Amino acid sequence: MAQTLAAFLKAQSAPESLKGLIAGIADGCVRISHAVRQGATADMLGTAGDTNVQGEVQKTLDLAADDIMIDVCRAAPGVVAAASEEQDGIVPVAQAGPHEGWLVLFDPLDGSSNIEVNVSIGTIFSVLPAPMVETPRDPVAEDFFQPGRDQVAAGYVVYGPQTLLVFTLGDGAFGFTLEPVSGEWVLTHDRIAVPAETKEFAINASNQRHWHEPVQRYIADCLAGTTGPRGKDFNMRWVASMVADVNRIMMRGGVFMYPADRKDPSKPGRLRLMYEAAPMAMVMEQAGGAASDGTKALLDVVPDALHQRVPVMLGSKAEIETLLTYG
Ligand code: AFP
Repeated sequence: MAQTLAAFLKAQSAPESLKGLIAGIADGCVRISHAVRQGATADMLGTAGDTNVQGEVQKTLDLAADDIMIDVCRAAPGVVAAASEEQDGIVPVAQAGPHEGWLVLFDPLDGSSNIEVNVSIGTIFSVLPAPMVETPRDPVAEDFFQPGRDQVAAGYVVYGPQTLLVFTLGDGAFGFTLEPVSGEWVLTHDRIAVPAETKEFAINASNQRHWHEPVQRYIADCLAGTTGPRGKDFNMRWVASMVADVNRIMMRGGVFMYPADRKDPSKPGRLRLMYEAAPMAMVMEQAGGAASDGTKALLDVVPDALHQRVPVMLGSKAEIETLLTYG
């Protein structure tokens, strides 16, 4: 009998309130999965008409998923505040005080541009410790400005051919598949290990003319295959859903890159640090992979804004090390 998520969490030594939060997030993602799979049979497609703080048009499903995740945070034990790609500021839930508490960050629906074309999308979440303060006070955005190394949990759910939850509590990365009949999350990927070597890279090649020189050379050498310095042929994938691309790498290795480029020098990359890059970096490192912003480990980047962007290079450890030698 495969282990359920409930049984797995019961066996973990993490704080009970944190385990309850993870269980709540998993339940919330079942609700999001049901909304995603309704597609055009319900009024779940299309746009909601507003734009978020990123300047992106919000899809109906973006807002439905955001509402669900905020409900989860309000109901889960120990949550002090939440932050979302879809919310300009933090969402206070309780006061910080002289007790353990959690700050939850999420991209409720990553890959929104894939919704209407039925390509895998996902939810990404990160959990940071809330400040322990003698005198209870309301949470503030600055409480969230902790490096990814301080996360106590991180993970994602990919709504693909299977609905798969992958997360870590800091002692390995584990995958649970949603069993469609029982509705149970079942352990299907025990202590995931990302192969150190790979022949597969993921990057949006349409940005090639904007890349800085080291990325140009790295990709050119991959494309040269057996005729170039790498001495092996590479394959390329780009789903345009970070969750789907990262999950592929968790399952079979590879490199995912959304580097800084000259397209918009004001943006140091497209992806957001706190609720995309940092949680994925924690999961990747826990599975033996690596994650860098091009100069340092992504988990060591100290944020100073909720929605700040960061260059992302993550995946198979040996390949990331090779990539970083290009400068
Ligand atoms: P959307 O949520 O707007 O579709 O963006 C998805 C994403 O943040 C990330 O999931 C993808 O890896 C990346 O953007 C895709 O970016 P491009 O559209 O430039 O390929």
